Order: sequence, then structure tokens, then C-alpha cells
Amino acid sequence: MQDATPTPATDPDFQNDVVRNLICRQARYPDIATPQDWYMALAFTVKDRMLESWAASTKTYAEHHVKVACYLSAEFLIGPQLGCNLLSLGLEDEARAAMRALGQDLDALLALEEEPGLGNGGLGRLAACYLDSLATLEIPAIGYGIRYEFGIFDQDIVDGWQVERTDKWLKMGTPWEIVRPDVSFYVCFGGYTQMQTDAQDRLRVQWIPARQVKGVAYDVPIQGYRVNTCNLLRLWKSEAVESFDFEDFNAGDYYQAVEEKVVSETLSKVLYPNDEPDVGKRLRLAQQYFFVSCSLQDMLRLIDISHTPVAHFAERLAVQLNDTHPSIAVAELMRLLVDERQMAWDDAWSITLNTFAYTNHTLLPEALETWGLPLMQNLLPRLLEIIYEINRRFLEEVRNAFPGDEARVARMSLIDEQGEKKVRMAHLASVGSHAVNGVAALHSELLRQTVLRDFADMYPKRFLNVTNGVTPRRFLMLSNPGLASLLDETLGAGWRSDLTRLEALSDYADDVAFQQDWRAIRLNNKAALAGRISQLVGVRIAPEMMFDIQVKRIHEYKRQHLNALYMICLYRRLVRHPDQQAAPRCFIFGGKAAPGYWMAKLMIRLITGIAEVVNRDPVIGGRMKVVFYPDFNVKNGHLIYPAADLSEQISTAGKEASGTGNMKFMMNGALTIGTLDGANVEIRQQVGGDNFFVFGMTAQQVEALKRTGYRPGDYVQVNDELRDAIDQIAAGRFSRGDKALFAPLLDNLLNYDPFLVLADYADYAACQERVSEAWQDQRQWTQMSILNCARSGIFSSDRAIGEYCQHIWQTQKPAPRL
Ligand code: 26R
Repeated sequence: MQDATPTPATDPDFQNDVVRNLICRQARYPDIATPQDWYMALAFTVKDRMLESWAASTKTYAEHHVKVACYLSAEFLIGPQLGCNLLSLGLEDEARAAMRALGQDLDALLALEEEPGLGNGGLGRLAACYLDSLATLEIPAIGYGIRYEFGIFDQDIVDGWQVERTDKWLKMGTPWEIVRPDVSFYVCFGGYTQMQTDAQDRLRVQWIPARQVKGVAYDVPIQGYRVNTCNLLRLWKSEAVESFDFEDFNAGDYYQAVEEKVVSETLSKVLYPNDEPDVGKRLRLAQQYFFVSCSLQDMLRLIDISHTPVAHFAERLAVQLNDTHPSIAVAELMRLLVDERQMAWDDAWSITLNTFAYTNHTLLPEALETWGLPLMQNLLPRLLEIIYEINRRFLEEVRNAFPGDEARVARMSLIDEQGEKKVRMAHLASVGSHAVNGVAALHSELLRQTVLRDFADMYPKRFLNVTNGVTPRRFLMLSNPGLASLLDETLGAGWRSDLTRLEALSDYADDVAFQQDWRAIRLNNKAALAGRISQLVGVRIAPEMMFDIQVKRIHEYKRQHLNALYMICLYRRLVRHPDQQAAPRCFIFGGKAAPGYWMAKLMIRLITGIAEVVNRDPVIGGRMKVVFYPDFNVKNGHLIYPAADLSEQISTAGKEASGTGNMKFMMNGALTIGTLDGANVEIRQQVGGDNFFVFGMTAQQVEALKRTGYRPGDYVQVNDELRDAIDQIAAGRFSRGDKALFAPLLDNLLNYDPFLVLADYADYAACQERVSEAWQDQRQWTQMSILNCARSGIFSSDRAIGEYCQHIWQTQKPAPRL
């Protein structure tokens, strides 16, 4: 079937509008405009077209009384916008021609764009993929989050070490947002509560706050792909409330008042890197409550302006909690309904339960959020009272269901009473939601068996799985235009709106001519990445080498050090056998370490240390290279994913909830070497065992080994190559002679090894041998590569969003009017 690519009509005004925007919005004229000015003028031109699409969709939504999906997330890692928006509007050729006529090169302008780094990694990028799919599937939806002034830090590598630079993404202004000073809400903090009788003589709780902060809406339009639908991402910026402190509270204390203003404006200043221990916790809780309260107040405003009775809130709005970060929403909606809208508790609770659903993204104990009671009491006194009341009623329910089981009651309580008392946010989210899901089949299963076991016992029907997905617009069409064209030529354009149609590629997997085209495109992509790497880090790589890539946050559970140990082992073999020319490989790493996570920073230093030695060793020549690609982010990802031959997905089984990089690589034709963890399990199921390099212990085996007592040293004893690699590190071989540098890392591996690096090492190395062997047969490899792409369809975020709509939100595309 040969579908035509749906391309909108040409846009004769485009070029004129760019010039007009240059003059009227950028206050420049062509003779003096810099490329940055042209970028802005072009971006405004594109945004204007999106807003027309937004107006049409909003009108449709209003007329149809639709149900709206609200995605609450502390992070949205949306990436550069211009390229994607042009793609979605079908205006890329138009824009290229217009800019050429104006003496500008579109690619150069695209390269200027600063990406809004409003997220850490997987969770934030997932939220962005979901917004893209919601708009493309024409589902009424709003993303709600925080407009951080500083997003995730920029990473420099200096002397082999990570150095953080603040991310000033707003320094040139951003053309993509619309400020809405009229859409703003007040959020209360601190103070105390008191009883009060209302007009009907009923007792009501009144919260007398110590401070208020104003949240102002900044909207980013999210254009659906080749449809006339555009949704909004609504981000809240915190501002001081004018004269609040002066009049009511700190009268006379001018400097105290000014300080409080500064604090107000601090709320949306900076994104917290994850994996940070307890520093600055108070501000983080304040951020969470701030954006949640603004978002829920905004939803009530939408309910009111659509003349919907508040009692019907849950029929019109579905609210997804992206991890526990927005989970205070459960208590806040209760507060808004009971305190502000005078609703009875039971009615409010039924609305709350029907409104919320919660997605869990991690089982790692250190990432499960809790907030100490003193902090809650001090910052959000009314919300703590509400949490107590939710808990009181909930525990009554537990006691009724499991009489006499006080141990269970203690385990399930919203308050952890052991040691310093804390609110368990995952429990609050689970109690206040009608659906709880994990992000891959294995993860959802483990969630039911471990972290939320008691909740799954009590509410079995509440639990489900929605395996993550990624958007093929950004990660295939935009990043890999060569491959996208080949797919169009081979399959027609149908795969663009239904990624499962890639399955038809299987017929060509063994076709010699098609294989040639496939390899040529991949080689091109690899040459582009090699060029960039040579510019950035001065390492020259032949595009013909195998590109073996691990890009993701740096973390012990993701085991970049397992990869590093194998590199050392391979290096040592190549030194011993100068004539051996087996599968030349370039190992490429990218990823940020949380600023306070010392071990992760040391892992980066180990990789750069190995690179230093390997890349300079004349004996190695072109047989092996090692690169640490600095500042991995969405934009750099565009160049990296399409250039990978091998995707490293090597986390300890049971630790990576899903992974989504694995899907981006697969979609672009990389083969995976991976453990049976997260979505790897489902990827392997899709492509088949013959087209996936699996190794390592299963999640069950990991747990069993930990139970019986794991002794990492034993694995070193019996493995000469592993011992040699460790000795080399200890001898200072990769630290310019400094024997102490990596001692903490080695000590940790040899004596604790919490993520079983050494236990999985031998199997990993053996699996890497199979990879090298497979690489020798390029025809076979290419076939596997094609099959990986062909079977990646279900990892489209369109499939995932379809499941959320059907099973959790009960939302749909508005039916066309007759
Ligand atoms: C509590 C705080 C310190 C914190 C911890 C961890 C904040 C943020 C995180 C990030 C976590 C929740 C995250 O990004 N999880 C990732 O979510 C992806 C999308 O579902 C998964 O693919 C990935 O496996 C998972 O690690």
C-alpha cells in the first residue's frame, strides 16, 4: 500500500511573515539581523501557525464538552522545538526555501536553538513524548509543570572530570512560550489552621498562611503531527505577591519582607537533579506543592468556565501523577473541594479517587519519596491535617479488610512511624488513585510484589501495566531523515501514522539491494556523529567501526563500570595481540552524573581515563576507540541514536523500571546487548532471541544471590581477565599513575558491589564476544538491524498513550461533528 505523505497546502505568506516578525517582534531588519534574530523570527512564524491550530482545537474541545487528560509532572524534557514543529506542521521544505531566499541556512538556525532542559532524564523525556502523542492522536490534554529558570545543568568535561555549568536556557529569551498574566493563582505556605463557622453555620477549617506565592502560567504549544490539533504545556513560574507581607504580617520589618519575596521567586528557579541526597529538601517540597496547587486551581477554573458543576469534576478531567513528585495533589484536591468549595468529605473523596491515577517509575528505595512530619507540619499544615484524615479513614478500611493484622496496618500507613516520622508519598498516591501502573511488564510485576504489595493485595484491580513508548516523530523522522525517506520509498508513508506498519520491513530484511541502502544510510549517520566527535573531543573515528553506545544518566545501577571493565579487558587483549583485527569498535558514552553523586562522577573519570590511554596507544591503532561525549541531552541524542550499531542496556535485572533509550536505539536499527530488565524483556520478545544479545542474571536470580550472601571477590578469583582489569585500575594505569584515585570505586566493587557488576561480568564479556563475531558477518548483522527497526512499532508512545486513554483516562478524540 502506497500512502501519500500528508503534506499541508503551501504557505505563500511564510517568507513575508518571517521578515515581518524579524521587524515587529525581534526589532531588527534583514541587513543587521544575526542568525539568532533569524532563528527567533522563524520560530515566531512557526508558533503563530501552531496557535491557529491551537485555537481550532480548543474551540472543538469546548463545543464537544470533552474529557481532558491532565499530565502532572515536575519534569518535561521537551528538547529543541523548531525542527519538530516544522515537521509536525509539514513546513520544513517551505521554511528551508524561505530562509534560503533570505540568505539563511535552516540547519544552521536549527543548531542555534537552546533546549529547555526541564528534566533529568527518562521520566521527564517520557512526559514530553506523551505530550507529542496526545496532540498527534488529537486527545484533549494539558501538561502541567514548572517553568524552571535553570534546567538540568550543562556538563563540561575538564581533565576527565565532570564540571557542571548552570543552564541559562532563557538568556536569549524563548520564542515558544506565551505568558498569561491573567492565568495566575495564589499558593499558601506555613502558618496555622483554625476552626471557623461559615455562612451556613457549619464548622470549616481555615488555613492562615504565613506566606503566599503567586504562580503565573507560561504556555508552550504542542503541535500534533500533520493534524489540526495543538495542545498546551502549561508551566508555572513563581512570583512574589505584591505587598502581601507588608500589609498583613511583617509590618515594619522591611528586610524580612524583601527576603520573603526573594524566597517566593526562588520556587521555580532551579530543577533538582535526581539522586541528590537530602539537601534543599524544603524547597523541593515547596516546588511540588506550588505547581500542583496552581494546576488544580486551574482545573477548577476550567470546570467553572465550562459551566460544569464541580460534582462532575472527574467526568471532565483525568489527572495522571508522573511519579510521586506531584502526589501532594491528592490532599490538595481534597482541600480545594472541602475547604474552598464546601463539599462533604465523602463526595470530595469520591471525586479525588476517580480523578487521579499514579505512575510509578522506580523501585529503588532511595528514590521513594518521603517527607518528614516536622517539615510538612511547618510548610503545609493544612495538608498534613488532610493527610491524617485520609489515613485515619484508610487504616479503618485496612482493619476491616484484615482484622487483627496490625503489622499490615503499620506497613500500609501513609505515615512511616519507624524512626523519624515521615509521610510516604507512594502510599498517598496509591490510596488516592483509581489506577496505579508501572512502566514495563517486569517493573509492574515487581511493583505488585514488592514496594506496593500490600496495596495490590487490597486493591488488585487498581494495578496495571503500561509499557513506556517514545515518539517516532522526534526520534526517527526528525533525527534520522535518511532512514525515514528509505522507509517512505519502501513502505509508503503509512508507517508515519501507525508505527506498527514497520513490520512490513521484515520482507526486505534479507534483500541485498535494500540492505545496501540501509547500510549506506547508517554509514552516513555514523560519519556525521564521527565528525561531531572529532570537533568536540578531538578523537578521530572511522565510520566503519562498530559504534557501541551507552548514553543515559550515570548511575551504579546502570553499570557503566561493567562496560568499562570489558573495555579494559578488550584493550589488554589487543595489546597482547597486535596483529589481531577483530571487529574494530568505538565505545561511546554520554550522560550526566548528579552533582552530589561522587561514585557516578568517579565512573565518568574512569571512562575518560580509559579513553586517554586507549586512544593514544599506537599499538591499538584503529582497532578500538573510547569516547565520552560531553553534555548528553535531547539535542545531542538526535545525532547519537541513529549512529549506533550496538545499544548498551546493561542495568542489574530488576533495577531499571523500563528504559526508553533502548527503544530509541532499536527504532533506528541498533542491536541491543542487554539484561532481562525493564522494557528490554519486551524488546527481546518482539525481535526474538536471535536478534538480541542477552546476558546476565534474571531479577529472581539477583534476589536469590543477595539472600544467600553475595561475595563479589569470589568472581574475581576465578576470572584472570577480570582480575587483570581490576589490577590495572588499581595500579593507576587509567589515572595517570595515581593509585588512590579509583580506590573507592574498586573497594566498593570488591567488597559490596550492590549491583552485581562482578557477578555478571563473565557472562557480559562472553556475550560481547558473540557481538563481535556477529559483526563479522555484515549481511547477517544488517538483517538483524532491519528486523529491530521493523519490530519497534509497539514502542511508539502512540501505543502507550492509547492504553492510558482506554484503560485509565477514558478519554478520546472528539468525534467529528455531523
Ligand atoms: C525523588 C527524587 C530524588 C527523584 C528520584 C528519581 C527524582 C527523579 C527520579 C527519576 C526517576 C523517577 C526516573 O527518571 N525514572 C525513570 O523513568 C523512566 C520513564 O518511565 C524509565 O524508563 C526509567 O527506567 C526510570 O529510571
